[in-house]
Amino acid sequence: MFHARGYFNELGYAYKLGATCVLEALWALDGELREVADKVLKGRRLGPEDGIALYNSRDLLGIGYLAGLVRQRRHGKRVFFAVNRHINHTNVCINRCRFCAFSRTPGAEGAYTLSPAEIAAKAEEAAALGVHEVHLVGGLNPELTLDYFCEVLRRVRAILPAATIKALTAVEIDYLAQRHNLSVDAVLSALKEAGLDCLPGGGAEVFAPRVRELTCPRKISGERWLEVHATAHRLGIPTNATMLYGHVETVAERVEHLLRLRELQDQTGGFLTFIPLAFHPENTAMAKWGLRETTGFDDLKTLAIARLLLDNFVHIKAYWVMIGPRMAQISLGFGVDDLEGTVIEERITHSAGAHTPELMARLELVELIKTAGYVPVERDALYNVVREGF
Ligand code: V47
Ligand code: SF4
Repeated sequence: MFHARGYFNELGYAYKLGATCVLEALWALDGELREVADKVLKGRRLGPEDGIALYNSRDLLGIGYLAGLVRQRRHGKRVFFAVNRHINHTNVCINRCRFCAFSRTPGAEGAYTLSPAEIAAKAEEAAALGVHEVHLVGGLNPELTLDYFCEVLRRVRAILPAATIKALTAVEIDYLAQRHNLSVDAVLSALKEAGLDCLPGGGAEVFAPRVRELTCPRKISGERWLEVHATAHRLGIPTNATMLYGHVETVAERVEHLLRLRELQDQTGGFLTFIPLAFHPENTAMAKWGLRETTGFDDLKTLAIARLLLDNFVHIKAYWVMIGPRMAQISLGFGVDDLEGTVIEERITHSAGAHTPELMARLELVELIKTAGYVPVERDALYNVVREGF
């Protein structure tokens, strides 16, 4: 049942907003969302049926309003961003996922692999720009060994001693473990020793085996992805999480994916942020299935629902490279508190037809945040504050 009066005792934020405003917003909610609103305002955990109700609702503003309340409770007006640099060390990949336009088979035209010296040169450029986060990911290239990655990490660490290094997805970690007949624990420990700070969230896609079979049949299972992240958390290596949405997955599969992440977060507390990734079909094997780019409606709803379902995630990040800087700015009012950074060079989404820029200057990000009425906070990959007050 929906009892508006009780909220004003339970939710300090309601007072700040002014009672009339909260009441008006809640009465305007889609009828089916009132029970969800009741739970959100009382700080109660949402279940799978709530996630499905949220996805099935067209009340985008109502959902955004609730996600905004939760965001406000946690972060007030602060919005986190990083001055970062993406480096994609190789596009050679034996997995060849059907949604990926970036990868090439070994020896194919356009295949590339950067040497540790070439990566070091990119790190030097990043140092000149004041980068505090390096994001290094690539394909599963049979020629690249654990030694290669340790050397790369050591060189980047030496060039950027104050930066944090977010490198290698769970898929790449699993591949290295198999290639060297080592445990995931041993691979992660060696990489940590060489300078790894945290893992990015890529490779999660959608955990449901049905979706993986259709879209990335050679990729590790969702269970294995969760296992690698659990091991990283146990070793004191925090990680990010993602969900690639807008292709063949159902609403129930999206909700299940989010709840699996929430379950692991309950156990380890090792996830830093969640980033929904909007599918870009161009140049992919899935383009001929008639799939289109995601809509702004779905992008905002997915970010807001993530904020509501993932009640134990501190940060929800909008990836402007995939949804565009304008939509990323609007998402700040829909539960998002974290924006992907300056990026500088991006190959994965741009290979799949993204029309967004490849980089954004620190000043542009700051302006984007400030003009929406929020307070920019520059962070590193571990969410240490680098600078506040722009
Ligand atoms: O794992 C591949 C996805 C991921 C396409 O952790 C595609 O901070 C859309 O994980 N359309 C890589 N997505 C990107 C990623 C990421 C990005 C930014 C920040 C962080 C973080 C992580 O991109 C892949 C895959 O899930 N992807 N192809 C495509 N056509
Ligand atoms: Fe390889 Fe990653 Fe592309 Fe899949 S998404 S083909 S694992 S690079």
